[in-house]
Amino acid sequence: MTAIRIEQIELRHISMPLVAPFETSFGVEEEREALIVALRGGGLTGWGEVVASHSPGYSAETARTEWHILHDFIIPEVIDKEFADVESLESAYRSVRGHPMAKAGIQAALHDVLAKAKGVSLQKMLGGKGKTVKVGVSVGIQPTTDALVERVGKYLEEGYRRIKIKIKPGRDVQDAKAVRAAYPNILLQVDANSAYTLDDAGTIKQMDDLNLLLIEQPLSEDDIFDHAKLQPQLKTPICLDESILSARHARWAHELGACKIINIKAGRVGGLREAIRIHDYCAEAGIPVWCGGMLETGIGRAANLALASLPNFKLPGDISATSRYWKEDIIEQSLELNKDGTITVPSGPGIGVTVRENALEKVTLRKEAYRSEVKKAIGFSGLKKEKTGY
Ligand code: OSB
Ligand code: MG
Repeated sequence: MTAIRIEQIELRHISMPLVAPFETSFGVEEEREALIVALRGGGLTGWGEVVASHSPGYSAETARTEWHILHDFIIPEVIDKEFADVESLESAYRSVRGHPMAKAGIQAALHDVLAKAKGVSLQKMLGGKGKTVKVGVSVGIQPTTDALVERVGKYLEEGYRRIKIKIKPGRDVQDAKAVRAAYPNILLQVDANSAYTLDDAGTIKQMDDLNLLLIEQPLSEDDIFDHAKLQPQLKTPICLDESILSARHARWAHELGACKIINIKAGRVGGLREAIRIHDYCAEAGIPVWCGGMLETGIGRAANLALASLPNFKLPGDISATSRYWKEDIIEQSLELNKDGTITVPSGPGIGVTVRENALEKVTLRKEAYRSEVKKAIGFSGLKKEKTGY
């Protein structure tokens, strides 16, 4: 059994300019903030991404809240300890409630380092198969409906085979109808990011005849119950994103009839391990799943590709090519769209991509290193801190 002692953790808060602003029902992002975790042990480095952003619009978490939770609660529980598997890591921070994004970032870094120590790809470690995964593109709300139709056309020309458009009250039926009229045969779905209530069922029903693959998270993020009232009113499958934080939630949603499809994001559910538990539950229950995205850097997208290669990821994932997000990514490899609308799963050890440490340094707002060897000498949380930034 390969075990890794966590000798050092480096935490970075980064901000990277997106190629274009990304607008959803909860706000606009021009710069993508995130945390990057580098976990060092046994002469190896594992990388993980914490997908919380600048604001608590998607979930309650932000990059800064997750920094606080990692710095004050999670890192002190795991530094200088030996881990042979991610389940032991989950046990080490069991006393920390919530904050799945912080947990997922550190867990991803441990997954990467354990896979590297074993000399296997993350894909193999997670139980994924196949050289490529089917992907689509998530299109933000555009200034006008015409601009949206044009934007979708460009992505189709680039080779994307599945389009998701973001909707919000006032920019829903009209946008969805226009895209469907312009491209009658494409795989199309919409994502409301919790912008509606049951009172809006009438509006949502107006999109029921557009042959959409699914309607993603129409109602509140904490509301599996009302989704169970909405789903029977629609032919189109509801897909839950924000509402599913664990395999237990997946079971509740299934037993209540709140959705027919689930979007899995490791960040939202506390890590790749819980993501796989949801995947396995859904496979058993006959619920197709797909891999969601959080505008990840190459570090997070490489891990998403590995996850999305598990067998019950039946629908195309929100994992687009590097050029859809960044002028300059922080990994060497460019993740390109293949002609058949797929992206190739990295096959090297661990996440299978190389971090460009110079590029990472350039986008870093704040960094801190945590080491174990000088624990006693320092006396603050038992950790030595090297600090730059705000
Ligand atoms: O709801 O799926 C979402 C991005 C940020 C926050 C929430 C969501 C999204 C996306 C982007 O839709 C998907 C991607 O990473 O390409
Ligand atoms: Mg979503």
